[in-house]
Amino acid sequence: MFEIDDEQLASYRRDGYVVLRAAIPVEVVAPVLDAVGRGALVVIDAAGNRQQLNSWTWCGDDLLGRLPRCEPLVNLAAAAIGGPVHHWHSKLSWKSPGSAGTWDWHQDFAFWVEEGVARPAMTTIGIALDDHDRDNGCLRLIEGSHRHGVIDHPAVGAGRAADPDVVEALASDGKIIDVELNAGDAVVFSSTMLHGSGANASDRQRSFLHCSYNAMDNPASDPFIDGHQVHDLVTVPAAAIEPGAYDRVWGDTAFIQPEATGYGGRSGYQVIAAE
Ligand SMILES: O=C(O)CCC(=O)C(=O)O
Repeated sequence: MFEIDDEQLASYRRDGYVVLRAAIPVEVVAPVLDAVGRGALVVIDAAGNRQQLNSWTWCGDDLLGRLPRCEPLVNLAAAAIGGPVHHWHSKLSWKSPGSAGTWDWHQDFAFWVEEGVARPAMTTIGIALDDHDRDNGCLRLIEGSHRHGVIDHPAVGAGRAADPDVVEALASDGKIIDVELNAGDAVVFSSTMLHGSGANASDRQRSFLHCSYNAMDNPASDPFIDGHQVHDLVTVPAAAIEPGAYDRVWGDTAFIQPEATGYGGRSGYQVIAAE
């Protein structure tokens, strides 16, 4: 699971992302779909539409808590970052059939740096829980944009997004990639990668698990939430996420609440509880 070879690692460094096909067996990751819609938050995008997610930092003993701690995933994050890592946060980001919500163009690090993190020694592993394509709002990214450095993220419409002029300039190189994935595929992308995703114009759900990590020697001096502090990651072996190895898919791992200190508020995003 989640193996990466030298060539793939070189693509990650050059392009800012790499896709790993069939990174995890579908039967291992499919049970996570049961946590879609639980503890739901809504992020308001620039156009005022609602994008749904849930997120957690502290990992319990259920499947949601074991996945970000499982050795193959942690080893992959450490290879991408180039040293030991701690769990920053994970999230489920889903788009119901016909939903208008989008993720506006952004760099994750542009938000994370506001918590006093010195270096973009951070990465995200996105795992498709179902099939993602242009019609149902797959991840889009601008290849090579991770080399641009940190871009301003002003208020844009009802949300906050990367400076539209910079996005346009970077996109004009023709390097916008639609990251079409099958269930069980993964994409690893740099924290300075410009990315986003569109609406779901299809009659199919799109569900994405993101696990984000930070280098152990890159502490947040002013974390928005206590789970963003450097802490030891208690890993579990790959066998711990196999069906039958855990009692619950979700339940022990607490979802971040919209009123959690600074989450949403300080980041400038409007994050509200789903009705
Ligand atoms: O799920 C997606 O399409 C993208 C999510 C995203 O960009 C984020 O959570 O920062």
